[in-house]
Amino acid sequence: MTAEGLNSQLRREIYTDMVLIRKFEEKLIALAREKARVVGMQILSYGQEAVAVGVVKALKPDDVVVTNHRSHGHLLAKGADPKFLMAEIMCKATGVNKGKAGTLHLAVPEINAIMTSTIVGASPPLGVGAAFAQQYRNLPDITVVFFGDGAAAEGSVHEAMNLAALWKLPVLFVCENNYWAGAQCLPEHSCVEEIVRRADAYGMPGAAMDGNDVEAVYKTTREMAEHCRSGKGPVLMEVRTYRMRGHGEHDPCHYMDQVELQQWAERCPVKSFRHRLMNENLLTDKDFAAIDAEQEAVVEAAVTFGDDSPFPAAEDALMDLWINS
Ligand SMILES: Cc1ncc(C[n+]2csc(CCOP(=O)(O)OP(=O)(O)O)c2C)c(N)n1
Ligand SMILES: [Mg+2]
Repeated sequence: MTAEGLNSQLRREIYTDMVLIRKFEEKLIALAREKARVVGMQILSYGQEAVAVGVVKALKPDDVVVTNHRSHGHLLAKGADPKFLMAEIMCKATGVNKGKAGTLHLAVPEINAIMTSTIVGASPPLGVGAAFAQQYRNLPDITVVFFGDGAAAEGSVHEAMNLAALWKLPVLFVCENNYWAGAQCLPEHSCVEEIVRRADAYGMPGAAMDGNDVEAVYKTTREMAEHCRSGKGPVLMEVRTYRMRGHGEHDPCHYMDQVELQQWAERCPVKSFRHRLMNENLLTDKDFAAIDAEQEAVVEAAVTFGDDSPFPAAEDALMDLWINS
């Protein structure tokens, strides 16, 4: 498959970004087991790297991303510096939000990743607001909103989609369907398992694809982003994948079927893309080893940076607050 622009250089970059996200989160799995090393829940996108990288790589730098609680992959793919991201996850003063957001409220406005909302179903209305601003200012940019299959059942998501379609706002709604919403699986929280079918009800195009195939995600996103950018209004993409760990690292996930997990592990997006690149002779074993070592060093440097950084000073606690009086 060669979508427009999906050349060897870009494919290598896509693979490298997926490895970075995988290694970054593998490190967080280890840190979460060490008392007080990282603060708060660690909610990971392990196994969902193809969604983050496939979508974000198909965007332009000025496009806005609004994300949810499972945001590390989205932010790294958008270009967040792993050092400052890791420091924030460790709640250090050098973090992207000066240590006041932690893992669940990350925002990196410099790269147009304006918000991580942990309120399930809140990212779509926030994204509609950002897209309204883009339309109002006649900007050529679009807004991409990530939300989960569980979030798709929230009333706020319905309102956001209806308004976006009505006002023809440049929003790409990306439902990252990982089959789980906390401890509930998809058939337990929705009668209609193909979330993309809802697009028709809002009067917008919809597209569903294999979320473990990074090139399929990239290719569809390119097409759909073009639709949004050309003033034709929003699109709903349903990217089908699987949550490979518990809801967060605190979750022993006794409720998950081990056979099903194993089947999805065999469809690991990083491994399958690696096989494809190897079969097409684009990268060799030596290249893969170099990429692994390079990204491991990036993650190690990020952890050292976080470890060496101070916590925010008590006297700064009330700085950077917005007060509506
Ligand atoms: C309004 C609201 N309700 C409930 C929660 C608790 N909660 C956090 S994540 C989550 C599951 C969300 O599932 P999904 O949208 O599929 O995202 P995923 O975790 O699978 O990425 C729930 C119920 C919350 N944060 N906000
Ligand atoms: Mg889910």
